[in-house]
Amino acid sequence: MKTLFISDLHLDPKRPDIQACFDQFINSCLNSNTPSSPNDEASIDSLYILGDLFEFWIGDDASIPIYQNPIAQLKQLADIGIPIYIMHGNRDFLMGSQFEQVTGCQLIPDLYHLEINNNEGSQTILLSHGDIFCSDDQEYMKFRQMVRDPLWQNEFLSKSIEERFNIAHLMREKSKQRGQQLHAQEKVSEIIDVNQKRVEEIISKHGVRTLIHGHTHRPATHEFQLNGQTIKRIVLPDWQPDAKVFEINNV
Ligand code: LP5
Ligand code: MN
Repeated sequence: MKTLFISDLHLDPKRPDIQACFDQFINSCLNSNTPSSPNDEASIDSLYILGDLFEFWIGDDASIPIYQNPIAQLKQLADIGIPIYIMHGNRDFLMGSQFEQVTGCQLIPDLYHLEINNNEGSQTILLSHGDIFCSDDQEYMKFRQMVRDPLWQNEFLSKSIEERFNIAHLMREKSKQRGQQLHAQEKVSEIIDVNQKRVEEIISKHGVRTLIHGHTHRPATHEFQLNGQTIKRIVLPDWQPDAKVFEINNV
């Protein structure tokens, strides 16, 4: 059996190319878990989606109708018995209980402890979207604090769908402009990547040896020493046609 991890798909009705990759992924999951092969090595034990599945999510009422195709596909997987755990990203942190109902997915908190048992024994892995580690990006950190405040969210959700759509669109544009500016100033890796001290602080607090996250779009496996132990930080890729789904074998 294997556990799958994906993130940063940014599914968007205006991007049929990404949807086509998602179609392929869903079909491969459906084929892996046929009733005739319930427990073999290739079959999927569970799927973890570590945030930013959607381009943006402006509340369950407004967004469920926009993303009908991927929602039906997730439900198909859930219905054949693949547990799907999903975490909020910085684009889709307003996914709520209606989303869980229509997809059959279960929302999990950012900084989630996952127990894995395999030939190497049992270990706890820390899962995160990843934006929480980007503490050098102070402008984003302020923005994050504002939009994760339940009062701010309630006020936002009480606006009309059109108004919410316009605000989200404005935020995306501002964010894209800022990304371009930082690229032009060659400050991307300095500001937008994770802060190693912050990573170490959170890993120490959680007492784990492995961290899996997305968000930075810099797929890699980083190894470093911390408190006399080797720590692994696995960064998932954003969704590309050639993106590899990260897998861990478990028993
Ligand atoms: O998303 P990505 O990877 O391109 O960039 C992120 C950071 N940007 C963001 C903003 C999102 O892209 C915008 C989409 C959110 C839609 C959510 C809809 C619901 C909102 C309702 C909230 C209750 O997350 C970017 C980081 C980058 O990752 C790398 O870490 O750098 O951060 C920024 O660009 C910071 C900007 O300064 C954010 C600009 C926001 C503009 C503020 C407008 C306020 C309007 C309020 C109106 C009420
Ligand atoms: Mn993100």
